[in-house]
Formats: sequence, C-alpha cells, structure tokens
Amino acid sequence: LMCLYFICMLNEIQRLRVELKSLELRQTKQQQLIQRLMNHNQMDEHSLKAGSFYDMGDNQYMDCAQIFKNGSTLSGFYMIKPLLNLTRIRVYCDMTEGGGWTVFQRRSDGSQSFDRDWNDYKIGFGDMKSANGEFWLGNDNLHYLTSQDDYTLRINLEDFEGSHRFAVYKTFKVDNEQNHYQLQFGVYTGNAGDALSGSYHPEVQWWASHQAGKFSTRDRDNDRYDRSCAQEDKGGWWLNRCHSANLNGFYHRGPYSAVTDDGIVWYPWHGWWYSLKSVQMKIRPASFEPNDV
Ligand SMILES: [Ca+2]
Repeated sequence: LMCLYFICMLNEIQRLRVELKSLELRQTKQQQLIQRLMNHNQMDEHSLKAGSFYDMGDNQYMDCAQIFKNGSTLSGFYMIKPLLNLTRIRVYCDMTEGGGWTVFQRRSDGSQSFDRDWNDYKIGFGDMKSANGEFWLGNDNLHYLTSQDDYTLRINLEDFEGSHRFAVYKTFKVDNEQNHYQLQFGVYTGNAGDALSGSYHPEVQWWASHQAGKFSTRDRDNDRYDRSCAQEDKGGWWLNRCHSANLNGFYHRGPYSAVTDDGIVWYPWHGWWYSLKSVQMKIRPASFEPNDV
C-alpha cells in the first residue's frame, strides 16, 4: 500500500509539473501580447502627434521657418499667412532636418489621386490632416510663398527597399498663374541625382529638363510635346517632353511596366520604370540658420 501511495504521489508531481509548464508558456505568450499592444499604442501616439494641429492664436507667420524661429519645434500642421495670401492657409511644417520646412507635396501610400485638373492643382488638394497624408499645397500658395523670399527646395525620396536619397535646389521659384506657374531653380546638391535640370546627361537635357518648365495638368497642356504629357503621365507637373522627374505620377509601388513612364519617377536614381514609395517636397528661406540644439 505504501508503495502504491508513493507511485500516486510521483504521478501527481509529474502532472503538476506539466501543468506548471503550460501555465508558464501561457504567461510568456500573454507578456508578448502585452508588449505588442504597448508598442502599437506608442506608434499610434507618435503618429497622432505628428498629425497634430498647433493653434498659434492670432499670431501671423509667413512660413514654417518663422514658426520654428519663434520656438515651436514640433512637426505638425500650422496656420501661416504668406505676405501675398489674402487669408491664412493650413500647412504641414516639418521641424526635422534643421527645422522650419514648409511642406508643399507629400506621397506616402497612394491613397490620394494626383491625376487632377488645373483647378485642383491651383488651390491644392489631398489629406491635410493625417500625419503621413498625401497632398499638394496648391500652385497659387506655392507662388505666393516663393515670391516673398529666396527659398531653398529640398526633395526627400524613399524607395521600397528602404533607401533614402535627397536633392536640394537653391533659389526655387514658381511664377504666377498667368505665366503657367513657370518653374525656376538654381544650383543642385544631394545624392539623388539632378533630375530637375537633367544635367546628368547633356543629350537628354533639351527634352527632359524641367528648368523654366510650365505647369501642365490633364486638362491644361503647356508642355513641349505634340501630345499631352500630363494625360500620359497621370499627374500635374512642370512637364517638358516629357520628364526625368514625375513626382506627382501614378502610385505604382516599385518596378512597373506601363504604356508610358507614368510612375513616381526620379530618373537619375531608379530610372523611368521604378515608382518611388515616398516623396516629400519642402521649402525654407535660404537665409535660415538652424538653431543649435
Ligand atoms: Ca503638348
């Protein structure tokens, strides 16, 4: 009897060990789940923050650089009033990369159509609320902004392999509507290649350069091509015949094949048949000196 009792005890101990093991396993899984949920919440908080709107009251700022210099160093949406604007406009201020950048174009996920008419490009369109929303600030606003000071343009690009490149152009200017929002830009620096001037290849420059290019949309053809580049390449842009940069093109997601090179193209980096993942176009006064933080 004693012996049988002992065997029973052993069996019971064995059974409890197995149960303990499975409880431990469940606890580990629950901890992993809690950690995942916490990470997720932090991500939400972070993206909500970048999508915040900052109300600066009645203060008037002509661009994001003034807001930054005044001490607001968080990226997000603000109201500004460029000197020539009649009313205040909502803009996204990027306070990274030295701060003070007024963002006028963003591509991130293909959620907005950029194949739009002249009037949409004139007044602006897209998602001006989300942290990573896609938008065009509007050609009138772009003209007003770039007429009030000497601005530097910075273009940030990202591909689907996670690589980042940039292009900076001095003295970026967009003319008024009467002159079809004609584009002007100065000296290039960066590591993405000089797609805007086409200087990477002198033989393509005459047809691919965007210097002094007039803006075209699917309903307004100001390009130098016998058909319509904007219709074929599916976005409004300073098109020649047609482009070596098409940052308002169709959101294809990486390598693509199509009738024309209508993707989000930056030719010197990925060629005509690769559509980029994200783009940001932003401006800051040339005189801007970032605060030493
Ligand atoms: Ca044409």
